[in-house]
Amino acid sequence: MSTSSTSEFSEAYIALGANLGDREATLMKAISALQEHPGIEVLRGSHLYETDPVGYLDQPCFVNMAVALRTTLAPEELLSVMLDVEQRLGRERKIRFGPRTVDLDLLWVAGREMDTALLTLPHPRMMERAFVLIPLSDIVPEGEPSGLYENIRRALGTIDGKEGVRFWKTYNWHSASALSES
Ligand code: PH2
Ligand code: MG
Ligand code: MG
Repeated sequence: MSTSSTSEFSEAYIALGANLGDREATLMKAISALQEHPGIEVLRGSHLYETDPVGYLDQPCFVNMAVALRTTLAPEELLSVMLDVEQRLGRERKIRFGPRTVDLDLLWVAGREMDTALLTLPHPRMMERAFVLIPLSDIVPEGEPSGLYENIRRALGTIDGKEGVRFWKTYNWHSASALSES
């Protein structure tokens, strides 16, 4: 997606998680697949964290991360692209909160609050989950106008489970277009 385009775009944050197979490789494929979509540009990626399972405990540790993107897609269209990426990477839906090859959750879209059968924004549980907030705090800028950064800091001060989120690997996203803009 070119910045000289006149089409409207919005910024969005996505949480990614994987706990089956080659977790890192699958997360990288998911980010590439998002970037390859003509209506999506991945702007920033968090580091990778290894995290104890939450909710359904009898499953392997996850690798979790988050990405910031901008998109010309409406939130429902972005969600459907995300579900398509999950499916192409071999996601099967068996146990709620259970093991998954890859999970992409739409957390937040700038200026959008909604609650439909398909999608709730912001994600209703994002502020309760350390495996979401710790990676997210890598990539949300301090001056984000809606106060998202401060809300994340505040939530991180009170929630449990932070010790279950361990820094695993550094990650630096360089999108092709971000490079060509500089
Ligand atoms: N996702 C879940 C349920 N539990 N636990 C961790 N650590 N990381 C996840 O991404 C995760 C989870 C449901 O999507
Ligand atoms: Mg999830
Ligand atoms: Mg999901």
